[in-house]
Amino acid sequence: MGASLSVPEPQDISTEDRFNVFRGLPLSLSSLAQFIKDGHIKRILVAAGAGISVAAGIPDFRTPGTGLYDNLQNYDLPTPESVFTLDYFRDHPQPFCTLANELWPGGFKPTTTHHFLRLLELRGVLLRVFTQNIDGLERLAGVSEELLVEAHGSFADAHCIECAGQHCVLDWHEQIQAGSIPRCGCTLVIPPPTSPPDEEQVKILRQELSSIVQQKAKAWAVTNWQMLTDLGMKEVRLKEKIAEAEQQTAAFPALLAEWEAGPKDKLCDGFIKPDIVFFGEGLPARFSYLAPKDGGRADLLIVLGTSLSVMPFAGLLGRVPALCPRLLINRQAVGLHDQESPPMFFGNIGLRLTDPQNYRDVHAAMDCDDGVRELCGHLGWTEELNALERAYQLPASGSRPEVPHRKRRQHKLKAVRLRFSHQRFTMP
Ligand code: CNA
Repeated sequence: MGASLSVPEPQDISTEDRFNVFRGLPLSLSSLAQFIKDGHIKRILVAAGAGISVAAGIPDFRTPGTGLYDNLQNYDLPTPESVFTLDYFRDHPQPFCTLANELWPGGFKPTTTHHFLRLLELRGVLLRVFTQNIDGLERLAGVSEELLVEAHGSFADAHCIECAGQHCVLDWHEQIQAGSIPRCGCTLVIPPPTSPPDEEQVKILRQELSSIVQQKAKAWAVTNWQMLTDLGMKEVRLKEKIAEAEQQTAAFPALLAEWEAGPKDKLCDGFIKPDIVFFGEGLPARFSYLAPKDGGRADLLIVLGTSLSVMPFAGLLGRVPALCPRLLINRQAVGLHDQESPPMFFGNIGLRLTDPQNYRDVHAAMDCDDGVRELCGHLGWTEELNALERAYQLPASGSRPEVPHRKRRQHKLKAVRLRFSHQRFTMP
């Protein structure tokens, strides 16, 4: 039940089980704090979004007026999402590079909420932080790497969008700052064209085709329509295969000659981007692996500063067991079970904040920092939270805090083998 993206409706859960989630206490921050204090809640799963970094000075996406989407006019984008879209980036890399430079980690301090995440870890109750943010502030606040899932990627590494060659993200940043758009210097091996099927293979295909003609004659004789249909389809496929083989055989000598006369490798020259997940790209394997695993073990889900409008991240709501309480600390109510799309329809995994049948969901409709402060107040952790905040200081001006990244190293021109394709290797 816990790892499922479908949870039972409240009426399908016994009254006693539902009652036991809050043990008759009000659905509130103070009750949740009580359960953490008495050890009833030991494993807290956090799902965080851009709202937790707003107090650090990093705008979120969707807050009207201040969100990045409302402030992207300078880039003249067809849609705000285009800036994080691979096809658009391929033709217009500048908007993303400018934005990435603005969001580059190190220029911002973690917020109270980031320190709270670290405090959960220090208190031994943090199961995992799943964050959509790319600002690296969870790491800077000291949340251990193994307790962190950067679901939408990070600036820790960079790759070419064409050949997937790895590049030093610090070099990428330096070039962006110098006003150029970094391109991939990998050398791609151009393999010879694939040999066409040999004569023996084509002969076998032709024999199969002529045997079909005979089988069809027999099927006609007994008017077996099913057999005639099947044979007809097989005949079409075989004819196509033979035609393709003949075409490949005819074209091969010219292709081979062209390859022999031409260069055997080429500069990739694709654009490089930090490992920020774009729309349409898969999330890191760590997310897919840990979301169901952690979801099934969580005693409490805390959702912080997110509009829950990006899937599959928003699906974390449905990863925790049906009897696991869920706390949303966000300015607005989001992820509701009865909300109409857009942005999406949550159905039975959605939060039931206004549903009279709600037995487990709590909304602290406030800023994240205020919400976590209030929770810490109930927990008696205020002093520890303050101490973490005090202890965090930006280094003296001129140097920024170290952001974890893959070590800068000599990136040799790497030969990458690609499948031969004329279109792909046509130089622009
Ligand atoms: P979003 O869609 O902009 O939603 C943010 C939510 O947080 C909204 O519901 C706001 O009302 C709410 N909010 C804003 N400020 C606060 C605050 N101080 N306290 C409480 N709630 C607040 O952003 P999502 O994270 O939901 O969208 C996912 C995108 C945003 C991911 O792909 C991120 O990569 C991307 N993003 C990341 C950053 C960052 O790394 N800091 C910044 C902007 C966008």
